[in-house]
Amino acid sequence: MIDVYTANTTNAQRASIAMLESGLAFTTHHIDLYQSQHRTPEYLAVNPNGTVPAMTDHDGPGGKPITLTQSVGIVWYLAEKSGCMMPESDYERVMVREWSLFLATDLYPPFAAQYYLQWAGIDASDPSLDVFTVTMNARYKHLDEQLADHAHVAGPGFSIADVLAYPMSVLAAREFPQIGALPNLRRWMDELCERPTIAEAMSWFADSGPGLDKVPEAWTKRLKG
Ligand SMILES: N[C@@H](CCC(=O)N[C@@H](CS)C(=O)NCC(=O)O)C(=O)O
Repeated sequence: MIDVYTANTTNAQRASIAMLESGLAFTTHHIDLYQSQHRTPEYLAVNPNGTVPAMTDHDGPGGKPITLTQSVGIVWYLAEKSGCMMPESDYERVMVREWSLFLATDLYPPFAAQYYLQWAGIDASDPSLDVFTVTMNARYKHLDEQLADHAHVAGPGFSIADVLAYPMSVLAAREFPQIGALPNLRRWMDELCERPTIAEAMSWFADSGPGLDKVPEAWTKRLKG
């Protein structure tokens, strides 16, 4: 049995989708960030870093329990354990790793930085935002070009890379019109939103955040220091 600790945030949604894709048995625990449930002693005992997602597999490697707290690590672990979300050919598997790293290290940081700065109440005209906007736009353009030639992020088939890219792209397209207007990204999102695992995972806790208009003041104060 696997315990997955998740929420309605992009990193947590990666784990939710992968959990459903894996077909493995699991129990869901909603960690409501807006109620500070990620700061309770019970949750910090699971993930001392105080972030979502987290996952405990009580039948991990060697039959021992294992807890993971990185969305990319969780998705990758569930793929390896279940044999899902991973193409069969060696070439395509290498490309899945390549694009997963692009998403984790090239695309996510400028997206997250810009998003967090807006949460912190930094004025959109502040030049400090430009560096993140320009970088995020360039990275998304690169992803859009990849999707012009490929049905999915890492190649012809659905994979880990799609799971990692989808939730943040939905949010980016919603918050940033220039991202929402990218035609190939839009085509790929329109197709994936019909996938049953994705539709279900994205609906979990849909009545809780995030949203620029719903961020608690305590968070924006913390982000401002
Ligand atoms: N690198 C981590 C990041 C996890 C993360 O920052 N999660 C956010 C929600 S998307 C969170 O829990 N934030 C609460 C906080 O930092 O207090 C991952 O990929 O899972």
